[in-house]
Amino acid sequence: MKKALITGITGQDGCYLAKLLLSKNYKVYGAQRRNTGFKHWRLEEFGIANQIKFLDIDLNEPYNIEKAINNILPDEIYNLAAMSFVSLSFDQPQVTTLTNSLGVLNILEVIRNKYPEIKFYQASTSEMFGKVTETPQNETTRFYPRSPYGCSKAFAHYLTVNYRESYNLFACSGILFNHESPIRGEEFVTRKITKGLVEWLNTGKILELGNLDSYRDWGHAQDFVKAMWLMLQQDEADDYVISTGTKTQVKDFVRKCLDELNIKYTFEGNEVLDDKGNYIIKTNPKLYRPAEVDLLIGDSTKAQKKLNWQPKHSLDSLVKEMIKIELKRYEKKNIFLI
Ligand code: NAP
Ligand code: F7E
Repeated sequence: MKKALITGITGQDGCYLAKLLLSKNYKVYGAQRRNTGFKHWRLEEFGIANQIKFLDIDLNEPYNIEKAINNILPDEIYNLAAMSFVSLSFDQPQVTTLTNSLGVLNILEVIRNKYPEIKFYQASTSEMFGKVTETPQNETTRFYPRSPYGCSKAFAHYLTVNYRESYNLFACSGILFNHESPIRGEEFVTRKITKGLVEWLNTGKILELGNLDSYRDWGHAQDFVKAMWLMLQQDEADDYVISTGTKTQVKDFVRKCLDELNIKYTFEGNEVLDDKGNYIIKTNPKLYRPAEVDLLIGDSTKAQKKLNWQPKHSLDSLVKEMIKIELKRYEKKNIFLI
């Protein structure tokens, strides 16, 4: 039985990855910052919380990382823990950098010094491309991050590559484009929109959003965690872009959700009204970022060829799934996600 340590087990990807690894008969160890049971809601919705062995690990504490690795001796480590909210990284650049950059160093140092046979996955991001220098973006596209988050992840990406090349570690960097799901954090725009529109439908509460003009390449988290696992099953470690290759404007994501909910609407600029002239969505300028990433669209040809990876979900099926679950959540019905 293989053993995997997943940092960020309480987040969206941690949950989908744990589910995948359990289905492959792994013993799954989940690193959480602190044992607050309420953070297990995703794992509980998936019905897998009781199959995971939890450990308290903060990435900013090198000693507790080392102690955990000593005890578990995992075959694979998936480092998904991060301060992952781009917007907040402008207000908390130091915490972002400590966790997302030095936290990765803390893990890599334990692997290099004590357990060089452990395979390591680093959760890198399309935010490193930022103000893109070519379209679509692939593994050789220059980085031009536009936020402390993007900068912190670029450091961690280069560190992962450097430790692989310097110490011959099996360390992979997955450059993942945006991926969503019904268990996406509520602060991210897709979940904020699906949840907010269902709330508007039931209460009339106006949804406030920021810049709807940017484009993202949105995939489904379930497809994307499969790529993480595949990277660590190869003969050689490498870096891969994981994306769907389709770009959608935030405004069009809003339209898809409104249509799915059968709401009649008109846009006035970036604001949305119903057929009686009531606001559904208003713009809040405070939600604009100091610097924006206007356009992301990934070219995952390398992953398709070398990992035999393909996304299975479409954006339309993702929207349908997110809305369906949001409606069930609102009605407090039982949710069977999987
Ligand atoms: P998420 O839902 O925000 O989860 C982040 C996880 O990191 C949470 O479990 C959080 O724990 C944990 N964490 C934060 N700071 C920590 C610290 N100092 N020590 C230990 N754990 C800490 O993120 P996600 O969407 O699952 O993404 C997973 C990873 O992929 C992240 O590294 C993210 O940056 C990266 N990524 C995500 C996307 C995407 O579109 N989802 C795309 C590219 C890359 P708490 O529950 O305690 O907060
Ligand atoms: O924003 C715009 C916002 O916060 C998407 C993280 O998982 O993916 C994610 O980062 C777009 C941006 O995701 C609101 O300005 C408008 O243009 O959902 P988001 P993100 O910033 O792309 C990457 C790949 C990661 O690695 C990150 O960890 O939507 N937007 N109005 C808004 N965004 C938010 N959050 N809230 C709004 O009200």
